[in-house]
Formats: sequence, structure tokens, C-alpha cells
Amino acid sequence: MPERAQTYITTPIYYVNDRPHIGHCYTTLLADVTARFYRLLKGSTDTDTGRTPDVFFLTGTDEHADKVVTSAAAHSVTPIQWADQNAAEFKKAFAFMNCSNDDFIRTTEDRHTSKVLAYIRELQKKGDIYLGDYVGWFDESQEEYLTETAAKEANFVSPVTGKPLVKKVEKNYFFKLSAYQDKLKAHFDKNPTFVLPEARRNEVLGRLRGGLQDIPISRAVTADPTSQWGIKMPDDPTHRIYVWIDALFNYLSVVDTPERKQFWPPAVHFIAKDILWFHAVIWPALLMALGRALPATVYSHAYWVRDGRKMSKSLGNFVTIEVLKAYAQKYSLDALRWYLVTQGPQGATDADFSHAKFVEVYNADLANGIGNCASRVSNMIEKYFEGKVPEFQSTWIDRRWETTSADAVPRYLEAAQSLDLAAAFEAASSLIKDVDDLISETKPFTLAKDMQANGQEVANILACCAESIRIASIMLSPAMPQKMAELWQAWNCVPAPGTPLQELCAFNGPHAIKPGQRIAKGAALFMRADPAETPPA
Ligand code: ME8
Repeated sequence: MPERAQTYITTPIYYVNDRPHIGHCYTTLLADVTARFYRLLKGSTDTDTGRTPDVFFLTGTDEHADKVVTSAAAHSVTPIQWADQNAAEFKKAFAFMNCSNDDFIRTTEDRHTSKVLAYIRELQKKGDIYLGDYVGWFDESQEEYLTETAAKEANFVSPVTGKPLVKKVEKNYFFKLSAYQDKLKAHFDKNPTFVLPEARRNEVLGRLRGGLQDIPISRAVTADPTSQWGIKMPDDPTHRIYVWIDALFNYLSVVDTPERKQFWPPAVHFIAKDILWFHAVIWPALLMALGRALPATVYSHAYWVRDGRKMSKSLGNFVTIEVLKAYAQKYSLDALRWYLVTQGPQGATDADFSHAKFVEVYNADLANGIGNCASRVSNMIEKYFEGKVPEFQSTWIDRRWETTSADAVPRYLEAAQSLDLAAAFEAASSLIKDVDDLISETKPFTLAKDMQANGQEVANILACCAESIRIASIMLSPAMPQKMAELWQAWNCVPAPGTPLQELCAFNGPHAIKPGQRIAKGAALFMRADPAETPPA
């Protein structure tokens, strides 16, 4: 992502017709890990709140959809009661996932609705909105309008949910999307990372070549109570603003204030492939019409699936919050975060949520990886040096680092800044492997049999291991903040708030472990899991 003083990171705002599941938690987690990485990179933590003034991470809920009204009625409550109830569920789910969002927007809040009206008025003034007739198709499950061609291609069922499309003949206000075709194309050409991953960018470019039609941005208000839910068009109470237009504006409305305006434009909008067109085409065109800067990147990940099948209500195969909680309870929340971030559908390929894979990754990366490595090193420091970092030879450990591990930090930075989180954590994990290799190669436990002769060498080896683990732990912390904080406590190396990542990750630098520093053995960070055990539920 381009280097800017401020970094603004968003997730989709989720529909409140139902409760959150793994998909919602996953996208918000990607945003959380990215936000934590940027806070660390910039090192400008505000000590009172633990929040940096340079990173702003937003999530929230999209509340004016028709399905909120239907769902509320089915539960004998009003739409706002239903929205309140489910928005609270989303807040709880993200708190459980330890997501560090700086704000949570609900589209029923005045601070949002008043801004939406102002944006629509502005578009009207600029001549980008007109009243016209819509004849086409509507996907009620996705709240999405489809052209005749797109509907035909999809066999007149929703491409996302498979539900039949509904034919619509309506009077609507339209946004002149067609006027932005060339500008959008030029923007894509000039900004190769505007849509990521590459496969998704090509998909949008392909559709863009097919031409753009103007889109409805309002829906009629009738006697049907469903049609009365939403923000009314300015000066025309017979129309309400189409829920997608209302929703997209959340990214702008929340930071369009004197205190937050420096965050605009967003560094990244994290979304999944289902809502790519809205974010990659409609949203940037609206922003162009408003004369606002465009987000740097729209990152559209693939889907979590289960046993190779799409998760859906009808199949009843969602990985629910309850399942996620059971995993967190058994293996720790950070282990769950690690599995989701490193094995999830971040690229263009769907990922299967699999218990066997979870246990395999947990044992390999965590129990036998960082966990075991930290235990081995602290145990030896305890045994041979009474739990204190021994006097070591800087030149020895520097040479070892330079020859085996020095590329890990730059690889991590490059991957994280390109939003390839799995690759970033792979670079961090490679340091753990380097430590294991150093121990297998030099066998400090054998050398320690004759401390008189080999004491200095054992000291060098263990200091090098401890310092490498410290650096790995900093890099792993955006994914596993709690476990890494536990390690820092035990090792007396809690990073001073406000220290930038590169400084913290300087090997044998100002924040390095020091001779005499107490390194407590502590409990194992991750207990080994038995692959034969049944999945937690
Ligand atoms: O579309 N795998 O809300 P929504 C991974 N309100 N991620 C998934 C997923 C899965 N199986 N299922 C859902 C909306 N998601 C609109 C958005 S934004 C201005 C308005 C995640 O509740 C993923 O982020 O249907 C996807 O884009 C989002 O949930 C859709 O959430």
C-alpha cells in the first residue's frame, strides 16, 4: 500500500437480518491484523487509549435492507429492535475476536443518515442524478439490480444465493454511472493495485469493457411497510435511498468530520468477492462524482466453504460464532486467529474450514513452532544460566543473523504492506525455523556438558536464539496479540509503547535482549493437540 501518514482500513458493513458467522469474523479479522500491523509500523500508539492517531479501523452494520424488515416481522419485533439486537451480536462477535476497531458505524445512526442526504443533494446539484424508468431484474437476497444480460447469464437466479430474480418495472432516481466508464478505466490502468487480487481486477476490467449502464439509486415507497424502511430521498418522500448507496457512503460519512478528515482516502477496503462490483465500480464512480479521492485498494478475498460446499442457510452448514468460541476455548483465541489468517481464503481461492487442517497447523506452527521453540530456549537459559541472558559475543550473534535470518524482517514488511498476510507470517515463522536449525546444528545441550570449555559458545547460541525469538514475536503480534504479550511478560521484553516496528525488529539493536535480563521459563504458550480428538463443539 502507498506510504501515507494516515492509514484508514475498513470492512464491509454487515446486514443485520441475521447473526454473524465465520465470514464476517474473517473479514473483520483481516482488517484487524492489518490495522495492528500498521499501528506497529508507525509506532505512534496513544498510551491512554492504546490507539494510534495514525490508523483508523472501521467496521459496522448495514441496517436499511428489506430483509431486516421481513426478518424482524418473523420475530414479532420492529425493524429497529431487530437491528439493535443483531448489531449488538456483531459488536460482541468482534470483541470476542479481539478486533481493535476504532469505531462501529450503524447506518441507522443520525451521524450517517444526515451525511447521506448531503451527499445525495450534492450529486443532484452536480447533475449526476435524474428520475427515470427502470425495467430489469432485482436480486432480493443480495439487494442487487441486474441488467437483462446479466440476469440471462445467471439463468434468472441470484448468482450468489441461487434464489429466483424478480422482474422490476419501477420509477427510480438514477445515478449516471455510464458517464464514468472512461474515467474508471483510466483509473484502473494507472493504479494496478486498485483491485486485488489480480484475478478479481481482471474480472472487473472484463465487465467494464462490456459497458456501464446508469443505476437506480432509489426505490419507491408504497403502502407495503417493507418499502418504508430506509432513508427518504431529499425532497421526495415517495422514494427511499437504495440500501447499497446508503451503505457505501458509510466509509465516507464516518470520517467526514473535522477531527477525522485526515484519514480520507481509505488505504484498503477489505471485502469478499460477492460485493466486488459495488466496491470496484459503483463506489469509485460515486466518489469521482463527488470530487473525492479514491481508496488506494479494494481487497476482495474468496470464501470460506465447508467440506467443499458453500455455506448457506438452507444447508445449515455455517461455521457459527458458537463453533469459533469452542475452538478459542480449547486452543486459545490467538490459535483461532492464526488459523483463520494463515489458512483463510485471502487470495482468489476458496478455503475449507477443516478440523484436521486446524490441528495440523496448530501443532506445526504453534505448539511445535513458536511455543516449543520459546520453551526450549528459556529452559536452557534457566538450566545453564540461572534464567538470565548470559554475556554473549555480539559479533558472533550478528554474523549468524546476517548469514541465516537477516531477510526475514524485510520479507515480512514487504508482504504485509502488499496485504499478503499469510506470506508475512510465513516470514515471521521462518525465524522460528532458523532457531530450531541453530539448536539442531550446534547442540547447546551437548556443549553444556562441559561449561568450562564451551560456556561462551553456549551463551552465544542461546542469546542468538532468544533475540531471534523476540523479533519473531514482534512480527507475529498482529495475529496473536495476547500470546505474544504473554511471552514478552515472561521474557521481560514488553515493547515500549510508541516504538516503531523497524526499530523493535533491529537484531541486537536498542531493544534487544540484554545480558542479565531475566527470562522466565513460564507455561507452554500452546499445548500440543491430539489429532484423534473430536472437534470442539
Ligand atoms: O453484503 N467467506 O453484507 P453481508 C468469507 N451489507 N467471507 C464472507 C463469507 C464467507 N463464506 N460470507 C460473508 C453485505 N462474508 C452488505 C455490505 S458494504 C458497504 C455493504 C463476509 O452481511 C465478506 O466480507 O452479506 C462479505 O463481503 C460480507 O461478509 C458480506 O456481508
